Amino acid sequence: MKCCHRVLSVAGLWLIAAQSVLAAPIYDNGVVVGVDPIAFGVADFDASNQVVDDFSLAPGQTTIRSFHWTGIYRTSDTPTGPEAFWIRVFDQEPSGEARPRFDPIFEQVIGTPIVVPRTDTGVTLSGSRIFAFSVDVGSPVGLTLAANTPYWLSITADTSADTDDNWAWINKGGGNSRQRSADSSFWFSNGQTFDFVLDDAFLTPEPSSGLLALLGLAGWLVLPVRLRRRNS
Ligand SMILES: [Ca+2]
Ligand SMILES: [Ca+2]
Repeated sequence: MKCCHRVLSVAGLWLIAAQSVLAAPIYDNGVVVGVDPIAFGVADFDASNQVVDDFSLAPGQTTIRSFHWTGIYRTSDTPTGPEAFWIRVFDQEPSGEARPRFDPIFEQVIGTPIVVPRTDTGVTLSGSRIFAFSVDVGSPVGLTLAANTPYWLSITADTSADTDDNWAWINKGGGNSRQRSADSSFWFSNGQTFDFVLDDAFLTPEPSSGLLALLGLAGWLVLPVRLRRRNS
């Protein structure tokens, strides 16, 4: 029994460590669904519209491992999914108005066969359910950017297969977001703040690193027992 209690406590410690890592956003764009007055911005290749909003990371918190955001399907709210999402990070034009460059410095396309988890938040907007989306990025190492540097995040769906809905990203009024109609088009002012959170933890800990942590803790806990036995 002593042995089993020890194993359970080690597993418990590892779970606590994993949960504390998961709750570590390194950037929050400050939109709270269910609290803030919100609206939406269509971000869908099927509707020829992309939107983008800026962020900056603090020193020591520059590796993004998961993205979290919210959106709706309108106007029928009957998503066929899993649709593909294009997650793109742009750096900023060096001069003039603050806006992203034309081409992203990072792009991750997510969709079939990788399903983006879609969770109903219980809040509706214009008759559509607001869904929360989360996905790992840059596995297994994540996406490392420079600190204190302006970047722009764009999340665009492609609901071409869904003829009565287009996907829209949740936002709140006021801000410096931008929009464009196509990859080759100019980013012009959109003036909103889009809902996203950047986290430095993967949604699920990497199995290898989890196992290593477990073995390390097990060794740390077992060692004193062995020493005690040897000395007795
Ligand atoms: Ca902004
Ligand atoms: Ca569509």
